[in-house]
Amino acid sequence: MKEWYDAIQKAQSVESLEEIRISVFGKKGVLAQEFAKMKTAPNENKAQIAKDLNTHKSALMNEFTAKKITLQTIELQIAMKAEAIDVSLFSAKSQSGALHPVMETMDKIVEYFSSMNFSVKTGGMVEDDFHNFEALNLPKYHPARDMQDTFYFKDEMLLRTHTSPVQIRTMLSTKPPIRMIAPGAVFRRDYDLTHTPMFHQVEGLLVDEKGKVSFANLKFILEDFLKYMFGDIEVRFRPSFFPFTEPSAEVDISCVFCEGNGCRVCSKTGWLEVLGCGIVDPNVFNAVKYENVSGYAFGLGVERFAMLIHQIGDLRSLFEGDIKLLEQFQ
Ligand code: 2U9
Repeated sequence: MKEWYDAIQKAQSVESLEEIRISVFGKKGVLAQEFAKMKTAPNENKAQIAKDLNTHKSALMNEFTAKKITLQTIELQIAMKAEAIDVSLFSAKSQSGALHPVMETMDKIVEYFSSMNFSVKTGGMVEDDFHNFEALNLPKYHPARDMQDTFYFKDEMLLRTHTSPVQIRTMLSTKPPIRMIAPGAVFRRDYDLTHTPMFHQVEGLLVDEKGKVSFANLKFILEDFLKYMFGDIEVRFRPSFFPFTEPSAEVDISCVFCEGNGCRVCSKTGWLEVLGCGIVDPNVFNAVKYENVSGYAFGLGVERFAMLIHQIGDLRSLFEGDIKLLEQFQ
């Protein structure tokens, strides 16, 4: 029997240990053979032989179980070492996408106005004459309706030229007060160095009881917004004209390229125009049947903001999908 204790001790693998188990404990194994020999042994010796064999059987089983655990542990450690992942190894560079700079800028604008409790509303890009023009104090024969400027379908349908129809539809479907922005794509028949036929706007509208909304409110929020977008810049308001606001203003920031000293980008003026705004014209409120209200509105072009923030020289590069340019905004 000693040789079998030695065999168990010397086993090198779980597999060879299993072969030993079969040789010792199997149906035709040594223990079975030893028990079989008992039949021919003298009767008076049988009890002692059986006792000795059973002692060996349980001792061998203990040896076997202990050895199996040892070998399994060793084999597991070897396997784990072999399959371990070296997290410090360099892998092939994987490509990751990124937000287009125009969308990133739009998100930042939306983030600011959301934090100021403005809700975000969107609408369709195909509009009708009433929601895009008429309700915005742009009557028939107004120059902005010119075939030269607008993409028309038949039956007075068109591609919206600004996001303002979203504000008109919001006013038609909800009661004041209103505090909203309308981000989205707009379309104009224009294509040159500084214009593309599709671009993105964010427009804002605030409406409350008559007398509650002032130009000072508008000036405060736009100054705060522009500092959030561009950092430490100067802001100035210039009188202007829009059909849908009265009074109206255009808003400039000190040039982000030359810090106001005058350069090619700001045409040596030190200022860059970034926004239009004003107090909502009463004709607009009449068109949506709002009474005893006052409000302010503003509008901006998102591509222009993205270009100024990222110092991009050519508007058209934002529309080319050029990986070399887009990679820089990861
Ligand atoms: C309603 C009432 C008033 C939105 C406004 C501007 C001034 C403006 C331009 C900025 C650059 C268009 O993208 S751009 O070319 N927009 O200057 N937009 S006030 O006024 C509204 C809108 C809706 C009901």
